[in-house]
Amino acid sequence: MTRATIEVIEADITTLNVDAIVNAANETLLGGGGVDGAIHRAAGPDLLAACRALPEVRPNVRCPTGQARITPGFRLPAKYVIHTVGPVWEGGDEGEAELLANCYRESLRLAWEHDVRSIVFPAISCGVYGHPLTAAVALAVREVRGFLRRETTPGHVVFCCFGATVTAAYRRLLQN
Ligand code: AR6
Repeated sequence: MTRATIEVIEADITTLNVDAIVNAANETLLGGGGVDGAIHRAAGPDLLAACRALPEVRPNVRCPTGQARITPGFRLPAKYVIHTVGPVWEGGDEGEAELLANCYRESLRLAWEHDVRSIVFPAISCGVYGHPLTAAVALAVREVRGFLRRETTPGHVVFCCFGATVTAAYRRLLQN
């Protein structure tokens, strides 16, 4: 029987040939800096058009924090982009941990719903949104492990890291 697997790699997420990459977006879904900017640049203008076409749940909010939306990958090697919005770190008492956990759960749920079996996550909220790295990494690993344990269909989940510090934080927890 094929088992679910988790891997850590240091790479530019836009180069990866997988079923889906996850974008650490903002609530507008209309692009930004960091990994969001890199994904939009690599996917081309059709990605922005697809995001713009998603319904607004409030003025200028297409994806509330902790939720996820899916679009094609367009010029990316990945078939899909799953856009999720991590919380801005405000000290830890504003529900940040639960919101970040929801990003992982909702992205995985949406992925499995679309028969995605290989999915790559960046370190959501660990850039400009300022979430402490060690806590975010522990939470990401816990949520992914929990999901894969509950699911009967196996899959491959990759944590894609930018830089040695982030990579080391994941490797320490996953021993790979
Ligand atoms: N591949 C993999 N990881 C990357 C890449 C890449 N090409 N580029 C950056 N990272 P961030 P956030 C890493 O700031 O904290 C945007 O403007 C980066 O080193 O991209 O969730 C959105 O529009 C860090 O470890 O996302 C939002 O406004 C991680 O990805 C806001 O930033 C996440 O950093 C979201 O902030």
